[in-house]
Amino acid sequence: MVPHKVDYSLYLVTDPYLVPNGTTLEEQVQKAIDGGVTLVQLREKDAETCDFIERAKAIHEITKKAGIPLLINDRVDVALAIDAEGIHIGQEDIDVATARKLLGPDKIIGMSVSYVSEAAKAVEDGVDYVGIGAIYDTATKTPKKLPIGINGARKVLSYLSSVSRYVSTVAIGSLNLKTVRNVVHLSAVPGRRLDGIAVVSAIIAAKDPMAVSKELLSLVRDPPYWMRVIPNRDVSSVLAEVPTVISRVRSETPFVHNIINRVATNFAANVNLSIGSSPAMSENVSEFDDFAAIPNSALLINIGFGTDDWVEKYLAAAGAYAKKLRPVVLDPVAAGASELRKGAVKSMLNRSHFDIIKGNEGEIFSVAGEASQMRGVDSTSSSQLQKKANVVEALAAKEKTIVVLTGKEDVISDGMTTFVLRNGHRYLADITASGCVLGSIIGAAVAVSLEDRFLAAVASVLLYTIAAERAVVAPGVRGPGTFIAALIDELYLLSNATAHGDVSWLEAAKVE
Ligand code: 3NM
Ligand code: MG
Repeated sequence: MVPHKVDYSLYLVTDPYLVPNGTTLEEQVQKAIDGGVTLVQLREKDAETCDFIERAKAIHEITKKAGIPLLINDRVDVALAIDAEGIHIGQEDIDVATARKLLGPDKIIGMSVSYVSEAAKAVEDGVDYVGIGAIYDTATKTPKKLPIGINGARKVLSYLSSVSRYVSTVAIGSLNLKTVRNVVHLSAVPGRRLDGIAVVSAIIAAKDPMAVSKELLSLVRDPPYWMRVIPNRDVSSVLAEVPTVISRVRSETPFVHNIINRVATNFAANVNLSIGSSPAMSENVSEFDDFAAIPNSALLINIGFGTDDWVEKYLAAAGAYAKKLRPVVLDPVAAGASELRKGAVKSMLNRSHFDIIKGNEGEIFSVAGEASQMRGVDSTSSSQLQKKANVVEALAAKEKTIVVLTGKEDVISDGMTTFVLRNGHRYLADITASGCVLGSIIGAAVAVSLEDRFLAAVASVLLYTIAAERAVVAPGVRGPGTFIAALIDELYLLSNATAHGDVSWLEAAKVE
């Protein structure tokens, strides 16, 4: 078979019913191509054969002039009639071998798949590309299967990276200006990413298909900041930058929007203030966009208190910040403790990106899909350090995030570099919400250090755990209660000292 040089980056699939009043499908397709669409599929589920062919001829004139391929949905006869560049078939349509026999070796054949098993069959049958979906629920087509999410796309990509023949991939199903960036870049596995996205309504129903196409194409092609991982990091060079982050929190007063449980609210707000950041505690969806638009903003989502609509609320908040390219920290409190929480976190990771994920061993293991000893919200430390480091590093690489696992030893990874930090004190496990408020500190730090989120995480954990060590021996501290007050004092004192150039406290850092 002759390999096709096809650009799958932005694949427009048509639907005659979604064209806005006052325009035509042909006009919409032309404008979409002007905006950068690289491939078109004509999809006419109800047209009479003669009308389908007429329309196919008209669209083919447009695509030929633009020098891009036109594929026909389902109908080999229509493709043959107009000499289209190929076809797209579903699982219930004509089989690939018959289609290939009719179309010949040079035509493009694509197939819809949802699972690895279907992808394996399609590869074996000799398709040129697979359309992976539906990623999310879509109003454009009645779904026969459950949406597969980002993780479903990732599974198919992982499989395809292991087979020798190259088969191109696009994702489909509610891909639009909000969803594309996460789907394309989060689904990437080592050595393999989606070649593009297939879009129906976001373009065909658009008032300005050219502008939308242009924006979609850049979302597919330009990796977001969170895809960049800094290579070859060593402890001393990261430690050297820690004071800069802490000073910048003081000088820039980042805005930290805490969506946090009631137990932690007051403590978190005080901790944010103690280090120079400006906290807000809001769960009102109608103000998320305004907050996300504040310069130096960051969002902390702490799932500690579930309500009925929590996942949708968290995703709305994460989406508002992502749109402004502002960071989102996830604290998956007690993630493994109930099916409800497990499902919530899974759904969030399937639909959104988080810049930093922070949790204790049980929480992080649960998020990573690893068995752990987690019960309730208490920290436990039963696994070997190496196992923890492996889980943290793999999760960070998979989710394109920074993972912070707290405990007696704190483990931090960006998927490439992994540090173990050994500061802190047992009292941190004896008070409530000590983990939650670390999330608020991380929010402040990452707000001023978006270009280096790993450094923000290391700086936060060191500031917090060294403050805890100092609080334990501060005058008047007799137990956990007085410790809380002293901890806030020490955060305040260390942050101020750092801003004034005194970084001697960092000599206590135990990092490897
Ligand atoms: N095929 P929109 S989902 C045509 O899962 C089609 O194979 C799907 O439309 C599949 O971009 C779908 O408007 C519709 O969500 C996608
Ligand atoms: Mg079909």
